[in-house]
Amino acid sequence: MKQLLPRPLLILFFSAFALSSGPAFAVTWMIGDNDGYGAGIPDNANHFFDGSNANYDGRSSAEIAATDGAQYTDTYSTTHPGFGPQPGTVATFTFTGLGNSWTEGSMWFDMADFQATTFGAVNTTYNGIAQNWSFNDGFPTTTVRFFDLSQDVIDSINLLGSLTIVVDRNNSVDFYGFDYALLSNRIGDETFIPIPAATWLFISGLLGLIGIARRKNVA
Ligand SMILES: [Ca+2]
Ligand SMILES: [Ca+2]
Ligand SMILES: [Ca+2]
Repeated sequence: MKQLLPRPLLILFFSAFALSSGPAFAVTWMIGDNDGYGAGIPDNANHFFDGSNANYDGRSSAEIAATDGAQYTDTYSTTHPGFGPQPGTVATFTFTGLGNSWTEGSMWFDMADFQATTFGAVNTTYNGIAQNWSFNDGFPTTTVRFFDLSQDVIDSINLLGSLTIVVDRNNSVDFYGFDYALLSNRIGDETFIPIPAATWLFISGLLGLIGIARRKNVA
């Protein structure tokens, strides 16, 4: 018997359902992209750019556009004016359109080069709630760091419908950078990174194209 829909279309429909339907499925929001700080630097590895000399802006035009030019992924050092495109000593990352029915949440920041003990810690808040960001990953290490969002942060998301992360340099002389930030309305773990919606759409589109190519071959 002939299938009603080709398999790739079925997968596409399932993906769309998974993205749009209720609380059983994780939804993710992403600021920036995982392109290795615009320089192809692997996750959880060593970077090769020279932070002391580079006036570092590794953003592609697409990444600048996608982050409104003001959420400074792929810059180094992110809160040191004169060493990148950002004007001030505070970096702000804002996730919007989050709704108000959160019960849990996770966040990942792909970060480079934090050395809090050596150079001073930054002051970081999530929706104004203080967080401990005294990281000592060391130079020149990149780390994809997992955050299980606390209940007060979840409550603030439900109140505001958004999550704003403020990283204030706080007189720290540490140089650091961010590749991307990823938020999920579900709890993951440090080894699991959810596939962003854009990647799902890409995979679905690719499967669709394969399906079209196959149908042409048999025609
Ligand atoms: Ca990365
Ligand atoms: Ca550093
Ligand atoms: Ca990036």
